[in-house]
Amino acid sequence: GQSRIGVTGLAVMGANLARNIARHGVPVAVHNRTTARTTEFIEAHGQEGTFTGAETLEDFVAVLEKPRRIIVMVKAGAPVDGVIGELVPLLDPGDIIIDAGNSHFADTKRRTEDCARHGLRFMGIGVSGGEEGALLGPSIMPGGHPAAYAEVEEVLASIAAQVDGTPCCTHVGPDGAGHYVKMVHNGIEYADIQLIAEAYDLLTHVAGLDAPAIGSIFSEWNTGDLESFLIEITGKVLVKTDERTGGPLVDVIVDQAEQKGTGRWTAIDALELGVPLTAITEAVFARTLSALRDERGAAAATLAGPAPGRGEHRPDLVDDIREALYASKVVAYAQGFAQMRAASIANGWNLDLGAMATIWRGGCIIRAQFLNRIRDAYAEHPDLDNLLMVPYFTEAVANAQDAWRRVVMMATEHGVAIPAFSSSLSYYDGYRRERGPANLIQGLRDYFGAHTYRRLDAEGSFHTRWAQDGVEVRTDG
Ligand code: NBP
Repeated sequence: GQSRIGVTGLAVMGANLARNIARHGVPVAVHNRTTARTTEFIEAHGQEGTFTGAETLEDFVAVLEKPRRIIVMVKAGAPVDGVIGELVPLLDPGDIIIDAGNSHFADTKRRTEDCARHGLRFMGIGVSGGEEGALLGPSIMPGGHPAAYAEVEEVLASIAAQVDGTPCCTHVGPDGAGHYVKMVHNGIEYADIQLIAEAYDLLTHVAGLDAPAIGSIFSEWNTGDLESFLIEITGKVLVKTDERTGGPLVDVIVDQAEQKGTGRWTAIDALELGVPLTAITEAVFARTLSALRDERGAAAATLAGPAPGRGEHRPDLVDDIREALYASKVVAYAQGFAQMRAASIANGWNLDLGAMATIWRGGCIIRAQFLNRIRDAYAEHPDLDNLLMVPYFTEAVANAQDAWRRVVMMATEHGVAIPAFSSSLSYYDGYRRERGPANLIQGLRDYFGAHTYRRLDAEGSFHTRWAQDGVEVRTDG
């Protein structure tokens, strides 16, 4: 074998990863189920590096150095199992299969165990940055056995984005850990995007600004605390003129958001783990509500409430909205990191959360200056429960909260839906309450289901015979 690594699956992501690897001087074998794609790839990019195109999987594995390192970049789900099933009989013990697609972490865990039964080493790696990232430098979140990672570390670190000389690639943890972290990354991306959309809605319908004006505001915001890839491209999308109408392109795009599932998986796992992940989950629900376009059309004509119009011109609101966006973003990240911490404990992954913030600084969709602050927070407090408790974030939210509350009130008065802004504020207010109203929930549960409650002033579990003699009894011995 003469190729150091192989890539099977030459759609946009696989092709760009293969090109990225080859450009770093590594000989790459390439393969695709449909041979025409391999032929086209070699024709278009063959001269960019040392490629060996293989028509069959047999030929593909034959040209690989041992232990073989095979990146599988096919559609997530059944195709991944299909490709693994075809590879297993062709490989030797110690060979490494690397699934670099957006697989669910539970599938990765199962595949790791299945491959181990055949003496094969399986890795699940998260790759973020879209097409361009895959080609020019993605953020890479590798999960799997450390010994397997050691065999691919050099290649992965070299093709990853680099920030201040540090590659955006680090071993995340065993089995499904890499795909888990990639999933939460995508969930945070959903929240970030939803918060941006809510800010845009308020700037349009309450502050009375048009798309190009809002685009300029986002570009200005990109020079401060909010500096990030998503804020930057928001500025670009909003100022784009439509060739057909001559107006802003964004004004003629249908308001129905699609999704591929990683946000939903993040929210589902939050429910399983018992982590209050409100911002990401609201972002998923906001997309599903946006999809109900026909129902919304009917409801708009039927249901009462202020109709968000083009507000009067209120540039004084712009700063408040920026502060509300920033505070909500802090909450969204605090929740996402709290979820990774809970998953790390539940799965025994021993995740280094500061390292996750570090590898998200470049290459990926949520790349931002802000992540340096999160890295610093975990460097000082590795066992931090919640990012809000670090002085930097405590103060940032303290400074923003008056504006944040004004924005939530204003949106409510104007009938503008802001699920992520308002649920983040509710989370903040709930989290900082020493005593909330769940005492009543427990009272009700005990009334209708004898579910018992604990008392502030005595040890043990108690039940009151609410509807009988009203007497309280201790239920634990
Ligand atoms: P797609 O997800 O569109 O998958 C197309 C590839 O899967 C083609 O190579 C296709 O081969 C192959 N394939 C399928 Br479909 N079924 C197969 C089977 N049963 N056996 C073998 N090969 C099969 O490609 P993509 O957009 O490049 O994404 C690849 C992975 O990367 C996905 O998991 C995706 O979620 C993830 N990802 C994508 C992005 C992005 O920006 N697009 C970003 C980050 C991660 P064929 O040519 O023979 O049909």
